[in-house]
Amino acid sequence: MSQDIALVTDGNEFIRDEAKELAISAGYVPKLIFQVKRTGLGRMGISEGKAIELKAELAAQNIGKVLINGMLNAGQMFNLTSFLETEAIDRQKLILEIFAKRAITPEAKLQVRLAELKYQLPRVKENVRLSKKGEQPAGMFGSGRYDIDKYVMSIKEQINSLNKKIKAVSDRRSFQMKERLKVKGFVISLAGYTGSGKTTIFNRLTAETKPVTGRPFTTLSPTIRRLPGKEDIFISDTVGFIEGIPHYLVEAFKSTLAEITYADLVLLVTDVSVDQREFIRRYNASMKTFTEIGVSMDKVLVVENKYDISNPSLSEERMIRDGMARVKISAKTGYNMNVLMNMLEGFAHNR
Ligand SMILES: Nc1nc2c(ncn2[C@@H]2O[C@H](COP(=O)(O)OP(=O)(O)O)[C@@H](O)[C@H]2O)c(=O)[nH]1
Ligand SMILES: [Mg+2]
Repeated sequence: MSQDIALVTDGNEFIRDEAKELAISAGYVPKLIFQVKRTGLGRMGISEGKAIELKAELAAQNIGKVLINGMLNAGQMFNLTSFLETEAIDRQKLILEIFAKRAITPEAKLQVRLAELKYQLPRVKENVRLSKKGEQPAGMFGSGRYDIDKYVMSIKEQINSLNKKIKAVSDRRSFQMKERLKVKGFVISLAGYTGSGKTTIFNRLTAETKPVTGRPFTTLSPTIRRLPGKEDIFISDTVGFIEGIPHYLVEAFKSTLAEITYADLVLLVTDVSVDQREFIRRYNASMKTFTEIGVSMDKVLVVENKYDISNPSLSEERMIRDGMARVKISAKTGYNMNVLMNMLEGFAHNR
């Protein structure tokens, strides 16, 4: 099911790790991490020298797909894939794939489709421009300019019609997530930044348990499981917050994340290995997002994860005195996981 990819990334360790987590969320296995100085420049979006090196690595390791952790324009994408003779996607396409995998509600699915079209439109237009200048064959559109213009028109029409449909579904949001998921019981959702440790916590809490079976369920969401020994408590790993998400993707993100509004308890997983300023910035951004999608604060439990590598600059007074319930854990070492588990059971029984 998972496909090997080569992850081409610029920047530091943090950027690289985040890209790795994102690739994994989308179902890829980053088999090769290929570091470059910059992405997005030149005719291929990476330097000629690097492209040659990459092509050799792809062949040597038998990797059939490339992920560029940056943004390439249509021309660069065309030049790069032609040169590598390998399919390539950029970061925004990757994010779209993650949302498409996670979108459950009709509204989220429409929002993701809309974002996909908005991603496509400027790229198609750029292809038109380049082919008119004769810089690039219009191959993908077949017989020429008339077809291309029709294609652009059709994307615009689809965008209009999706906008209308989205308005209609969000006007009647009577939709019940639990019904859709066929879950009867207490549902806990994990939310937080990519890399904060959601999946590690999910795996630890559900160790030994298999994904919940039953066809409609499994196909809808592979990331929801029963807690071991607890017939009626479910936990779900949700789409993570992503840094620097382009404006046109925000609605798709929010409506995909909105599945947590149907949860009985939301665990906000925070990473205490970052410094004070970064911690507070992410914390406030998370709370803002919760407010925007309609998660009420009384069902949020703040999980301070990575306590084993807690940043010394992060003082105890970081605790913004907002009265939120909190627990310190390390999903890696297992520290306080039993305390967390007891808290979850407590919440479930006092619901
Ligand atoms: N040191 C330490 N690392 C952790 C802890 N929890 C998760 N990690 C690491 O943080 C990275 C991201 O974790 P992951 O669960 O994939 O994050 P997600 O993107 O929120 O699902 C992985 O390399 C984990 O091994 C922890 O408590 N301590
Ligand atoms: Mg994860």
